[in-house]
Parts: sequence; structure tokens; C-alpha cells
Amino acid sequence: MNRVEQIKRTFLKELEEVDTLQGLEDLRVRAFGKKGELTLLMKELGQKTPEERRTWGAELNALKDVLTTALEARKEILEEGCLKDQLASESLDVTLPPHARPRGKIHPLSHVLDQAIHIFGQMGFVVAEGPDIEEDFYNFTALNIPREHPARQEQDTFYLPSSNGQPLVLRTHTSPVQIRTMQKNPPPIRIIAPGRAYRSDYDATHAPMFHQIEGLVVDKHTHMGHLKGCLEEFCRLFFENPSLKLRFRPGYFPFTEPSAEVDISWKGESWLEILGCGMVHPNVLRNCDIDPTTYQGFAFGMGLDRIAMLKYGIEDLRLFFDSDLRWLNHYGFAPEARE
Ligand code: 2NM
Repeated sequence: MNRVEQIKRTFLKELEEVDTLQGLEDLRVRAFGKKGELTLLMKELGQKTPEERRTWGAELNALKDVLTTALEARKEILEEGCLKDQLASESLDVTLPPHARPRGKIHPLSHVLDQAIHIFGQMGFVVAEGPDIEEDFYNFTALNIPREHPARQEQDTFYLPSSNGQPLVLRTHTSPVQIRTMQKNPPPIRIIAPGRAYRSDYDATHAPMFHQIEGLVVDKHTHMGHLKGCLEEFCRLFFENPSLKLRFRPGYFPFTEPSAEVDISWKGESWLEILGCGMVHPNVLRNCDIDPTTYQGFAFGMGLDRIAMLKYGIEDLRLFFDSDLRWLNHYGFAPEARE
């Protein structure tokens, strides 16, 4: 048996036994690599006579073809097996529900809003809403805020180009929602108006856009005692402190008379102002076609951002609106906890 035939036999036999792609590659290198058996034989051709070169060359070329074809065939078989193994070991059922919980957090403001709506909801209040862009009439005039009142001045209010003679503003409080509600619905009325308000003011505790929640009750015998009881109940539930004390100080708002500012006892040592309130001014009721000799109402308003900061110890209001994921992850609430 000549050398060519011998190489062919051993190579084909080993090829049949090889069962990994790496083993196959090793075998290929032993035949066709730089120092492979076939490569060395090819090199020897150079030292042969032209006659020998012709016959040897033909034989070597035939061997090369046979081995290459056999290598390719074996490779295909091994690759197919390899893919089957991979498919079997990496099977994935995409119809299964995800095992990881959602990672988003509820913004502290949304959380506080949910709590407030829940507490007032249990007392019988319903949520009312209105536009952020308001007519001057609803934001000021109807609320008994005269033309010379400082709240109207440019430094506080964002004015917009007027439409058909009506001056427009970004509402500076959510009170216009109460006006619209009183104009549309006859008493008894029991609403809260949560929403955005805008004032030209910006520091650690003031943002040009902030959140308010206001409330309004109108009925025939509504009085200051109802107002006090309602706000005390709310504050005790919201701050989760059944012995929380409230202090009512006389105050002034153009739309209520009498008016009061409310403080809560804080860490047993000091008072903190958290809201304003009062009995709805007769002029305001009249502006909404409600007869002040038959009906009376109380109203209150507080900053949602402020009560969120107090409850959760958040120092800088500006961080509320930065959408910083690290901040949200720290101060946010798990979606499961949402009421
Ligand atoms: C406050 C304080 C006191 C208030 C009054 C009214 C309305 F429309 F009924 F007259 N809405 N909101 C009010 C009263 C708001 O926020 C500090």
C-alpha cells in the first residue's frame, strides 16, 4: 500500500470516530495545517522529477479532494447535532408570565394624591377637575379678588395672550374649579379639586408649577365646626397620628370670611402651617348664583407638594420634577402599595 493510500485510510477511520467539532478541527490541521501530513507531501513534490510530479501530483490532488469532502460531510453532521443539543438545553417558553415584578415606582406626589383622594372619598367628597388655562374671571373676579389685589400682579401670575377679549392665565390655584362646579350644580356640594397650579416663583420650597388640593362644601347649615372637624379628621388620617393637634389662626383670603390658617403640632415641640381655609365669602356664592341667605359653605386649600415633603422628609421641592430615576427609586413607592 503506498503512502497516499495509508494516509487516506487512517484519516477516514479517525474521521468516523471524531465526535466533537474541536476534534474535527484538530484532524483537519493534522492533514492540511502548515505541518500537516498532506501539506508535507505536497512540499516533497518540488524535489521530484517532472514525470513523478505528474503522477504524484494527480494522486495527491485526488486525496485532497476525498479528504476535503469527507471533512465537510462530517462537519455538517456534527454541527446539526450540536444545534439540536443547544436547542434542547436552551429551551424558553415565551408564553410563561414574567417572574420578575415590574420595577417602576410610584412618585411620592402621586402616592400622596391617592391617599388624600381616598381619605376625602371616605368622607363623601368627589373629585372635580377643570382646565389649567383659565379665564381671568374664574381665577380672580369670581373669587372676589379685586383688580388692585397683589395676587393679580405680573410677578405672581403667568398671563397668556387673551382670546376673544377674555384675558387668560395659568390658574394660580385650583379654586376656579370650585367656581365652575358651583355655577353648574346646585347645593348640596361636596368636592375636592386636586391639580396643578402656577405661580412665578422658584426656590427650594416653591416651583413655578406646583400641586394643590382644595375642598368645598356648600349646604344650608354648613358651619365652621364642620370645617374644623373635617380638617382635623383629614390631618390625623393623613399623618397617621390619631392625637395630632390642629391650631386655627385668624387669616385673610379675599374669597373666605372668616378665614383661618391651620398649623399642625410637629414632633411634639413646634407648629407647622399646612393649609388655609374659611367660610365661603357671600360675594363668591352670589357670583355663582347661590343665595348666601339660604346657603353657606366652607372651603380649604393646601399644597400637595408641601404635605408630601413633610410626610416623607423630602427637603428640596425641585427634585420632585427632575425625573431622576435614582431619586424616584429612593423616594418612590412600590406599585403594590397603591390604594
Ligand atoms: C384656600 C384657602 C381658603 C377656597 C375658596 C374657594 C371657593 F371657591 F369656594 F371660594 N375655593 N378654595 C380657599 C379658601 C382656598 O387655599 C389656601
